[in-house]
Amino acid sequence: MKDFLLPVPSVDEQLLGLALTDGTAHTGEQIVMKTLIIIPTYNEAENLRPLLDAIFSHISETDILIVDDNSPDGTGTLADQIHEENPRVHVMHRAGKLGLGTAYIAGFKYAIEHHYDAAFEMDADFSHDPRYLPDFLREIEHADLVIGSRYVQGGDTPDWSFLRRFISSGGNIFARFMLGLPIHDCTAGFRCYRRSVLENIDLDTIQSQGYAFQVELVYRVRQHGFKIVETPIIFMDRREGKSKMSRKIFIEGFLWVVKARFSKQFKQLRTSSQTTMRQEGAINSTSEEFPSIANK
Ligand SMILES: Nc1nc2c(ncn2[C@@H]2O[C@H](COP(=O)(O)OP(=O)(O)OP(=O)(O)O)[C@@H](O)[C@H]2O)c(=O)[nH]1
Ligand SMILES: [Mg+2]
Repeated sequence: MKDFLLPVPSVDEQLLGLALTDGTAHTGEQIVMKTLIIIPTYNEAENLRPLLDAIFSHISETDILIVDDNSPDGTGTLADQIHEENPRVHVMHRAGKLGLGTAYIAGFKYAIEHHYDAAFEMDADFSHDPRYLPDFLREIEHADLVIGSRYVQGGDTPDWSFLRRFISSGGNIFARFMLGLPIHDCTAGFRCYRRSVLENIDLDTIQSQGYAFQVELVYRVRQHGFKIVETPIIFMDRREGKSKMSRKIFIEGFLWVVKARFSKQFKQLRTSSQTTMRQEGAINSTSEEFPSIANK
């Protein structure tokens, strides 16, 4: 019905020309969704240029923001050079290694200030394959947050050892059940948020980093009742360079989930969401409240 009302878009517009769900589509006007892909970098000089080329080969009409923490390998200087060649690539320089969480928060604030309709989280190391970007754009048309999930049908981590798979999927099952999140991959870092979500989740009070940062964001998005959808991705190991993940970040994630589960706020949320679910029970099932591809 919506497609019938809209003018026939070009191929790029088909990818990016997503009607916003505020009813404006019915005026017959084509609304193009303005997207920003936020890429935090620390020593990613070898990956940066090939990654940006790959992104633009899949969605040419997007902007990109590189948030570089004064990488010793010159990633920031390279990003500036790329900006000179392509004004769609923006660069934010920070004084030193301030962490992934704060890099994303700075990027989200930039997305809000510059009125992007949707903002992506994406790693620079090719673990997040740009070929999935069109899938995210399709899903965000009817969701507030799209998560690239390794743990739904069609998702996978083929490069990982049994132990790493066990730790990651176990951590996700733990977070899912402790926090009652109907999401299969809460620690995933390949995501697309609508701006309205970013404006509502109080970015200034987020302090966690690493895995905890990703879980906290999903948790907050759910607290506000936004619609979350998972789309399958095959997650590959980084192409070049070194991982910045540490055991400390893993432990921080685990402790954050335990702390959140036993917080006063969690108990209040639990009671109010149970009441809401009971009220909605006549029309919606619980799984439909936060649908994922796996549940479809
Ligand atoms: N700006 C900024 N970027 C960072 C920082 N730490 C990591 N990154 C970037 O965040 C992304 C993810 O970091 P990785 O080291 O690949 O960590 P990971 O993907 O969670 O873990 P692996 O699976 O081991 O690769 C990459 O693009 C990094 O360059 C940081 O302190 N500041
Ligand atoms: Mg990585």
